[in-house]
Amino acid sequence: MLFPSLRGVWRALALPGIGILWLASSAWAGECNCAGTNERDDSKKSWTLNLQFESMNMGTLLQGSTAVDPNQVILQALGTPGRRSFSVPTNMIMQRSTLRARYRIDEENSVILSIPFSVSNQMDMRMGMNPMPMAKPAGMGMGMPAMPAAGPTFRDMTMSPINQLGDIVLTVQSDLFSDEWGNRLSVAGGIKFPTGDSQVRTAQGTLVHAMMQPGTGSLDFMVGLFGRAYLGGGPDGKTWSLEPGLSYQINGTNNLGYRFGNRLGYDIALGCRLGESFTVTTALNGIVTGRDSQNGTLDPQTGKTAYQNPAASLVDNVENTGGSFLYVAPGFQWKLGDDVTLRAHHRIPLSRSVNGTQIVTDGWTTVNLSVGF
Ligand SMILES: [Cu+2]
Repeated sequence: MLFPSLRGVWRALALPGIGILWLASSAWAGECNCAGTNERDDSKKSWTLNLQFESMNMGTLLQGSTAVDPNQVILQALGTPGRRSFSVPTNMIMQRSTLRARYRIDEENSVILSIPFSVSNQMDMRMGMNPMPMAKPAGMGMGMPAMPAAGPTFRDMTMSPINQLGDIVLTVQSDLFSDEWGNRLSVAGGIKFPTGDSQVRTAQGTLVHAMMQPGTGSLDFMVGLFGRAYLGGGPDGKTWSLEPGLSYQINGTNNLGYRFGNRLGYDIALGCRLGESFTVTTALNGIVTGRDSQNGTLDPQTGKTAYQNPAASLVDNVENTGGSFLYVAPGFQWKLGDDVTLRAHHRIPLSRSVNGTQIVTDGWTTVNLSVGF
């Protein structure tokens, strides 16, 4: 225990609610390209198994922080001379199921293995095409009547969905401080391994968008600080609780030269316990991601810069990555037994701002069941 008398200090820090925030639960590509290092289980048992399901629905296209119509984005892009076609995402669903196993080494330290055994990404896209330049029919002179000027045509399509293992994360978590009332402050450090495929290809042999790949293909590192403070209320002083968290993920470059932007997560959750075992929660979740980069590495199979096709696809362009997002997340926590807890929350965007033009999350649901034994 590093700070045996920290309770007062911790409370003084936590009460004004300025706190740093609780580590975002696991998430993935884009604003979501992160791995969960958060482990809030109370169980004092040696082993905790945790099953989590997340679903993100993305349907809004933002230019900066302004919603734009996909057709408008396409027409704008097709206005550039020489462009044949341009496609933008119109809808995307990203789902992930993760099994986490935590082993408690001792009172203060645990090791967590996080296995996203099913990463499922699907995307609908719209493609706009400029009319083909008319070849001059043979034998006709300049006197030919002008063809009516045809505008671009649009076509909707659905990409083949991806459903695969994602990147496994190994995390070590240590309590800097904890007391008998359950207040605590913990640090975590984790390594994300490139176990997920980062080179899924379409039937035509081109790489699927970086944001849709089940893995990043890189070794990524993360650190986090998070805690819980009981603020009082009720006979045991545990009616109100505050859970702040702060996390940072540093991403490596994969062997096709692509690097996802680093990711900062900051959160704070307020809990109000109703009765013995049910807690209503409201959280603010902030995410700031840096722009992705591509060092110019060519995809050996196509000879083109890996994951990039800025002239024809909105998503395949590092200029359209990175941004900042703030969500409010109503939820609950329900203790079904001594060592069994069900948690759920739904994130609703409060503010979103992106680099370039991007499809963003409109709703993000998380359900989580943990069992200690
Ligand atoms: Cu696509």
